[in-house]
Amino acid sequence: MTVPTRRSVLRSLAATPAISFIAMPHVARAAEFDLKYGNNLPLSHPLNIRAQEAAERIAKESNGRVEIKIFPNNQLGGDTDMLSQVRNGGITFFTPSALVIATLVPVAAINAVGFAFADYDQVWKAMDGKVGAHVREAIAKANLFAFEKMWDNGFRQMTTSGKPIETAKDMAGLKIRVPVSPLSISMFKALDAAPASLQFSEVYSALQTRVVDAQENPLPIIQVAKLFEVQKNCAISNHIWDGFWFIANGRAWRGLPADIQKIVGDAINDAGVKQRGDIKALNATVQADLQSKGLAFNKTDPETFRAKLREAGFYKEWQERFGAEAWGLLEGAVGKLA
Ligand code: X2X
Repeated sequence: MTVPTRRSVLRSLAATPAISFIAMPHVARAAEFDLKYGNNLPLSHPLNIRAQEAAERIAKESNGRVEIKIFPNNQLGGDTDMLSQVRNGGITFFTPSALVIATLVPVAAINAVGFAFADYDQVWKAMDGKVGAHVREAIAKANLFAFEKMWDNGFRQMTTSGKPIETAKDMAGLKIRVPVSPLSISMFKALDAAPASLQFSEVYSALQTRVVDAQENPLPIIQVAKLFEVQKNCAISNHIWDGFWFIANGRAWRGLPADIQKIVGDAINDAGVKQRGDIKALNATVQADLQSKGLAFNKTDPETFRAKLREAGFYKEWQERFGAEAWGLLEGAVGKLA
């Protein structure tokens, strides 16, 4: 018997009509549930790494019945586009920041109240507890499903292309980009800055062309989006803790059988908790990495910013806008704010 050589195998394959491959039993069959997930972050961010792991786990545990195709880095459009796509069922999943989903579910911005959280212990006590449950109920009323565990974006810091931000006085007239978020606009106007709402996909070029002179984001975002290339200074302000809600189109979610919902829910929640750990680990090294890339850092005194926000009535305004119940849950987790 002659042993087939690579050449002879390729020759025989070339002669084989394509149709036979489709009939061959080992060709993977189409998934029963073909789901799409869009997000606004580069592939290298821990959110995409953990989401990919979750998709692989779900495919395996569902014996191929569920396939989740991931569209990272604004491939499907900006946050506003993906929010409308998940609402109309064009995509199944999306991970909007709380700031962004708040354009549809206002109370979702409650975790972004300026300087509310002192540390991650307070963040997770609130978001894995009553504050998070309250927000998830509000998201459900918008016919969306929010998974239990929020994913971490991080404590937001302020960067500038000009002089560093040392105190609240340095905010006067500062052209700063913020996400498409009413609370962000309100907060930076209360600090006397000149905030401009832009989709994340537009931030790098807006900084590069000096349409804006500043932006604010957690350090891991500044790193993966290479914003250090177009910014000079970073003020450690921790002015907002921001997280991503992993959400699903409500009708699509309810249309999944219970066993599939369990597989998907467990995998996504577990991935979210692991992603929090990734951000925590990253936070231990990211500042040194950004400094090595030329970004200069300075500390700030949060009290100067808090005092300015109080004086401008920011806390009182948002206490009224969120309502007594939500505000009470937040203060129950972090103490008196207004
Ligand atoms: O747009 C931003 O600044 C980002 C990436 O942090 C959010 O998704 C809110």
